[in-house]
Amino acid sequence: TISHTLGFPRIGRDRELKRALERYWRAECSEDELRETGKALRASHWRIQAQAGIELLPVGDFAWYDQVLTHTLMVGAVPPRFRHADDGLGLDTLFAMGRGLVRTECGCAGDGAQAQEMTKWFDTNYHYLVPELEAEQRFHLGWHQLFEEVEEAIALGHRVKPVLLGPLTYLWLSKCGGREFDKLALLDRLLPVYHEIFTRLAGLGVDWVQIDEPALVLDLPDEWRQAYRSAYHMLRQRDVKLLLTTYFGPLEDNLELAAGLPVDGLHLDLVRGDGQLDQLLSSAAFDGDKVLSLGVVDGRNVWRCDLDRALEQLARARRVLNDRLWVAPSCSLLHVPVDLERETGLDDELRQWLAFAIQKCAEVALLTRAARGEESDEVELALRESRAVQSARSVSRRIHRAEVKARVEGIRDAQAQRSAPFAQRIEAQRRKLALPKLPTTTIGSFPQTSEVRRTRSAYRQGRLDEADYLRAMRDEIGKVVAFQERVGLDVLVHGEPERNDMVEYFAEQLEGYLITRFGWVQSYGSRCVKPAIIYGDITRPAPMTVDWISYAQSLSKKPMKGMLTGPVTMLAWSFPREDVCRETQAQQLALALRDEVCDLEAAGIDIIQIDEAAFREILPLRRRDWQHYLDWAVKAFRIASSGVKDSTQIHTHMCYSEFNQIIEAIAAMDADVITIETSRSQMELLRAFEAFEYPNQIGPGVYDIHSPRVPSVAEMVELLEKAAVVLPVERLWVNPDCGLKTRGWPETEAALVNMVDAARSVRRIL
Ligand code: THG
Ligand code: ZN
Repeated sequence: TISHTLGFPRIGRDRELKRALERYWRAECSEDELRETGKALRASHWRIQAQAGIELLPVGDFAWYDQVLTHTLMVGAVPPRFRHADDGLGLDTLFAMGRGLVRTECGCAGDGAQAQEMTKWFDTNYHYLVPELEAEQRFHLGWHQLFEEVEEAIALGHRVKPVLLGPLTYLWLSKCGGREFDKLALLDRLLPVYHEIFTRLAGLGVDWVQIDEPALVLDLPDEWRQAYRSAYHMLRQRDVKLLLTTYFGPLEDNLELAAGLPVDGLHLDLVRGDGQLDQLLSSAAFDGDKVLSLGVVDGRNVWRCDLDRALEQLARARRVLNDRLWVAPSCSLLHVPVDLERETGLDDELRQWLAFAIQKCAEVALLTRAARGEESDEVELALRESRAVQSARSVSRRIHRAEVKARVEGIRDAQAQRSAPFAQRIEAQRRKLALPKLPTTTIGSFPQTSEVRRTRSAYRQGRLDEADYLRAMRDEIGKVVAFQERVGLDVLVHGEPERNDMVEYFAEQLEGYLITRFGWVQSYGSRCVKPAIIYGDITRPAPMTVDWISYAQSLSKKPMKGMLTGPVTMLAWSFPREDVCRETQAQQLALALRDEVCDLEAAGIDIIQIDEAAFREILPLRRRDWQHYLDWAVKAFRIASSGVKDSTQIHTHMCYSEFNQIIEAIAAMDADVITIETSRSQMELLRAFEAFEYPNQIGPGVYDIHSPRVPSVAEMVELLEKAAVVLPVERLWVNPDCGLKTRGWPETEAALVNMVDAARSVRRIL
């Protein structure tokens, strides 16, 4: 029985990798300096894990930008636009694929090929770069980072287990450029590269290789299941042992398949799929000398492990497997912050409930010793402490608020329903708002200048007093409102200068939420998020946005849109509780937001936007679970939005445009107006509305805010005309496709002037 991890966060305790990357991209450090930072981080991460008691250490979990991107380079699948005749592949190739930019001496962004598309890694908040393959795709061993890092770790005296993305999951996650073709047809060409990698690793003295196949927890077509059998059969002849890892869910209908693959070990996520342990132990396909690795410590949430519960699972397995049992976190620790010790400001009660990556390694190590039957004082003490924490927590007053539970239980259907149907509401809204046809608006945020950021951080650090802070923010709001009046927008926003992050801002003001100072988790590339932690029943002690929005409204006669983050997105971008279901947490959040919505209305705000940027993101991995999720997610939104009068207009906004499959649920949210990110594929989005008649108003983004390019009036006119073919003009809005906070002022101004022009000229034509 040995302890191992599937991967460790690479960003660094103090986000050292982020800082080094961004310095390098700004041409403020050399490639050698960047490489030194990476090397030091790897060494530190191996040492930390080893010291915590992890016996078999992952190598290959480090990536300069993204582990899927590294894999694309390793198998030689670099798209032609990133290949240059004269020079070989280097770090700059990798960064160009990730960022679409070329590094220039002056540090500014040069021209370059368009970056690879980014999308979410299963149902986590991590984003990977989608491999682009062609029907004629050839593969070859094209990148040697893994071997170098294996040598590096061995030289440091570690026992290592290289980590490799499996061939089927790699193909599953990739897209086929241009023509539709069967990605599986590429498998036979891809497998020889794996053979070559295994041979090289064996040559370095590697014994075990971890091969990640999380696609096995998805609904797989039969051809793919068959391909798993044939691929792993072909990979049979090799000089290393394979540990096939699955995570993020139970294997379910793929369990027998996975159990029977000709590999030397299998890893199961028991946090997400406790039931599959007994199923596997009784499976005849899981034969006599395979190793079973059990993910008993949650790799994607921040709660301290219930050691008794984990130990019970391990004991069940050990009765059948004896020493062929390994102990691990459920998945890579990439998805949790690095070190709880860093959080010196937390109060002691809450701290005891938590474990970040380093603490999780210690939990795995301890469970391994306990599973082996060790009865030392240290093990006994840890078990006793775990029990004490679990039982104290389960009755803590910090968590349980009777009035919140009662309110959730008392939710009646009528509270999740506007008092009149849309057709009637929209008439009341028309009378009240008197907006022109094709009204123009923005999604909510305006450019966050470095001055605004500096002001906020000075206030947080106590270097600026409250009165000065208020004055500075009000100044900024005043500028943003005046700007919108000048440009001629119809529905204004306050611009959100007071907000750092759209979840953290609200989490800070709600009870039941905990904010960390250093709990950063990589989101994509060098970008990180600091998810808030839901630890208890949620309440809203005081209004959160009313003062800011009312101030903004006092500056203009035009309608000011109040901006809130919706319950589903609050939940999706936080670390949730595990002691109550997500549905209940969403309902608690929805009730808190409902109160805010009503307070805004009472303060004279007639348009309120409740953003659900992440609504599509947390759709369950298995189709069978979709409807249940959509039911509670839609209901949570409706609870938040239904406390208002008919004449108050509710907006929502969603990012990412793969809506086709859930368009009916989006209609069921019954927002009066929805604005949608369409940046990359306006036409695809409109197609969804051809197939399904969306009943309410809609603002398909008319330009992509993710690029600094200023769209011309003509192109936006064209898009609006196309949209007007599919959607009735009286239900169309005109807006950018997402918030503007990442943009600069000059391009924002130019783009919005053109957008208002475009709306006006289409109004004239129609
Ligand atoms: N907020 C939260 N979660 C999110 C997003 C968000 N998850 C999904 C999506 N948006 C991820 N997108 C981004 C975009 C930008 C950044 C992070 C995730 C980003 N982060 C800063 C950085 O790393 O430099 C954070 C620094 C800071 O705020 O001080 O730019 O919007 N909760
Ligand atoms: Zn968006």
